[in-house]
Amino acid sequence: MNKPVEIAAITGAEAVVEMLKAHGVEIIFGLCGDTSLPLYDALSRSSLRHILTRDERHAGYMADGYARVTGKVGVCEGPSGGGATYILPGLVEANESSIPVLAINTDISVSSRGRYTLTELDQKNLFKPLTKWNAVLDRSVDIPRVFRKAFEEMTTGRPGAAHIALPFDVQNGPVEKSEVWSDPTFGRFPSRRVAPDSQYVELAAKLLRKAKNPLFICGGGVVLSAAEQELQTLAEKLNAPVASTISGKGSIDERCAHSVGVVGSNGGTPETRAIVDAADVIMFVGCRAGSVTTERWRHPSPGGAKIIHIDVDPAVPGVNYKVDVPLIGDARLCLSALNELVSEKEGDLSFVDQKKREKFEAFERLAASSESPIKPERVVAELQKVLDPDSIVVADPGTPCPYLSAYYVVKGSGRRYFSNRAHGALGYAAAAAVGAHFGRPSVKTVAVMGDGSFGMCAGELETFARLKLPITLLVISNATYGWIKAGQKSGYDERYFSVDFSRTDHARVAEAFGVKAFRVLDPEKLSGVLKEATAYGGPSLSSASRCMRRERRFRSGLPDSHATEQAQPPRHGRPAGRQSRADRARLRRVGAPRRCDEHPSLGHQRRAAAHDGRRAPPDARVLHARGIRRPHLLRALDRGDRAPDGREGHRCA
Ligand SMILES: Cc1ncc(C[n+]2csc(CCOP(=O)(O)OP(=O)(O)O)c2C)c(N)n1
Ligand SMILES: [Mg+2]
Repeated sequence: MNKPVEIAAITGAEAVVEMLKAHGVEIIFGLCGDTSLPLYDALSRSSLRHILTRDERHAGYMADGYARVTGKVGVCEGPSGGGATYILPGLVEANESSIPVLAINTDISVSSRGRYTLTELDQKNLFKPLTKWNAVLDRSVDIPRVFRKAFEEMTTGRPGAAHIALPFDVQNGPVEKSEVWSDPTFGRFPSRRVAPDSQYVELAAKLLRKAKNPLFICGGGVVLSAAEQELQTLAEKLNAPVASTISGKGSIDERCAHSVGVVGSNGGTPETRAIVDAADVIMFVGCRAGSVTTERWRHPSPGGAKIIHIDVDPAVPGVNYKVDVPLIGDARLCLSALNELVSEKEGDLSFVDQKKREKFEAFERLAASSESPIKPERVVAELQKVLDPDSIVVADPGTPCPYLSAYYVVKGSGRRYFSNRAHGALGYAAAAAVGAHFGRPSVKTVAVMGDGSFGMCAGELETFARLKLPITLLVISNATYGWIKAGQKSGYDERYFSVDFSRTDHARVAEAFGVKAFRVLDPEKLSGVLKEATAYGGPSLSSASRCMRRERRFRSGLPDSHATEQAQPPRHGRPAGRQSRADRARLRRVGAPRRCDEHPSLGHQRRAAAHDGRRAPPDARVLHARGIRRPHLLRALDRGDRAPDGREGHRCA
């Protein structure tokens, strides 16, 4: 009699756990749900550490922070429906920032599809455009193959995020044990390094040898590829200055003579811009030359310096600048290939040195100020003093990112400072700091946020307290979405509209969650408070208040072009909201009609003209098609003259 064939099978959920372990995963961040019950049961019996979060968005950010500091894939999970839509922001940021994060969302059973099942959602199409790779499983037997593919996709070429939807019945289905295997090298990035074409290396080396004032602008690719040593060697050989983007901070020790610091519109200063403008050959390294780094593609000016562009993604070079030499490959391999061909060369760093001194002299003056409200420069300077070089600082958008990027000096290379620069969503830093802490538990991690960001991450304070995380949170409090308010100040004549919110006592909120809290209003007390907070063994929060005339304090020390990375609001644009009190008073004094009477909308003008039987101005689409912008037209209409491009305006009265 034949013996029955015994198939050593495990459940789909167990296979998922085994596949994660097989790729070197040790920790997973997530939040439970009905569709996740089999997965949670398998996790409970495994050696994987699960960090329960209070929001799937934060689970995504934690996985992202973890991946950034470890070089390993970060993993997060959540349930179907809301769990999938809430995890999405974390995944999108990671993907656009080239950070390998795997999100697993459990899902309704395959057999329940299309039957108005609670939480049913087309996860395939939801995640497809926003991840590097995604899949919805239909059969448990596919689990090992799909997970192998996800890890390979995340860590090869340009790293990115992946998403897998795991239906309830797939978690309970069988998987043959022998199918559970992996290539563990796909658990780290870059898992496969691509070498550049030697012909292009030769051309790049030739250009660098001839350059009088070469400059390297490093993006996140240098740190992702762990190319810091090769970069340093090349910079020293050529005596070339090395600038970075915000994500590229850590490419080089910012104390060294070659380091320029951050350039661009969210951390660059007039001095760093001058260094960019002085270069005759610019080499972008692992950098997309996007709007922030290049101040909307003005610095470097197109057609000015010769451009060498190193990137692992062949689609990147040539998008924003005419590139003289594209070098496609892993940053470390490209730089070491250049090192082979370039020999020691004389170079003059005195201009860089002078500009850096000017930048920091201006900073130090403001940082030394004892004025209240506390100046952001003072916050940066005090934080710099209390943290040791190994610490990790995570900055949220708003005030923290530009000020820290500009003036917080990264001492040493590698990931010690980061921010979410792909989408810049508020409320990233606290959760990303949790991931960073689990990735590098032996160093101090600090998250710096505005009060707008605090509002978007406050629920996660419970996680900090429950896990007793020795992370310091610093909230810069001004009761406003200050960065946007500053845009209204500089671009809309202080017509502030819907940017202020009421003051929150962040310290008391933190205390209610069980987090040790400090409140500091006096600049002289900031240093002591930061020392105490960062030395504390558990979670701590310091709320530094900037309370008076806050709108005047923004962007001091930063040029106007720092205002936003989006187009600056046109100065003559249609008013965005209420007139400022001063404007209103001025208008009252001169007996002017209300603004809306003075500048009726185009629609209003068209309706009024039709009513009065007059010739109506063309509608906005026609004007746009002719290249006439609405504000221009309005002024032309007011004056009855020509539009700025010479086309005739229409009188409306
Ligand atoms: C999720 C999200 N919504 C809106 C924005 C647009 N935004 C950029 S900066 C900013 C204001 C930040 O306010 P806050 O965190 O209080 O920092 P502050 O500028 O006051 O220092 C806003 C609303 C954003 N970046 N993210
Ligand atoms: Mg604020």
